[in-house]
Amino acid sequence: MSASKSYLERSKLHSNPTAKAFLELMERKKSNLSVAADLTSKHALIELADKVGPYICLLKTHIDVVDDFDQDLVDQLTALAKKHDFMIFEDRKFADIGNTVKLQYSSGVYKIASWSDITNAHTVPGEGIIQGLREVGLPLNRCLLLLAEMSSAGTLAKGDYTTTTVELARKYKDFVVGFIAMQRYEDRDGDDFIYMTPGVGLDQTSDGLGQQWKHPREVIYDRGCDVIIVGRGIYGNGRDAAKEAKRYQEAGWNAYLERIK
Ligand code: BMP
Repeated sequence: MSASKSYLERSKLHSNPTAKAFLELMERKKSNLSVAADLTSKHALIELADKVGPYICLLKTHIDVVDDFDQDLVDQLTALAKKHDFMIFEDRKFADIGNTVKLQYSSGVYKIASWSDITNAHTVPGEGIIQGLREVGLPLNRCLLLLAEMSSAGTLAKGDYTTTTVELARKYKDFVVGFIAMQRYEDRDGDDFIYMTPGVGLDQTSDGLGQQWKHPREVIYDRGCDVIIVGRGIYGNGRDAAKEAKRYQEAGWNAYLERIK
């Protein structure tokens, strides 16, 4: 069962170089924390990335909410990723046919494939979305997560939809390395997927807009997921982001140590 193995042991099971490097990074940095940096100014985003950088394994962006996006933002974020040793995950949630997502991933204003180590996609369009993204991403050593479930109340991503999504991931294991999910699924034939879970908070349980926050221990220990994704719990309400990131890093890591014990 992959949940009881260390991130380092599991890194050896991955053929995708980014997934391998990511699991090694988590172990080296003792962090399974991803910060969801949903900020609308370039300055604020860079400032947050620099503050939380020492505590995270992954910076999750929504690059299209940044009012003053430019190439310099990308250059600065990639420099911070090097400085603090984290990876970047553009939470693009692609959802179109293969040919369109190829263009959206490689081109346009954001050129996501050129800088984002990891991105993600819905499986609503069917298999072609993975094939399209894979054509662009694989030659650049990028990798993909599929949204198998969501954290929001009333999500339609459940049951057969989730099961079929896992089947699709198994078919493209060289590029699809994990899921956005609320729990770990049963391994089959030596599967090792990376499970990333948003909707995590230590102090609040909902935001009044459908978001549902769970405790890091519930996510990592009880539900067997690998990465906690935390946004407003770290930077919201004037919080001291570095202090909160340290707190979440410790909560996530302790739950992981308890799980693999
Ligand atoms: P917060 O911790 O502030 O609620 O932020 C959660 C982040 O995770 C947001 O960036 C959101 O887009 C993302 N997310 C989510 O909340 N639920 C999902 O099911 C999938 C997501 O990507």
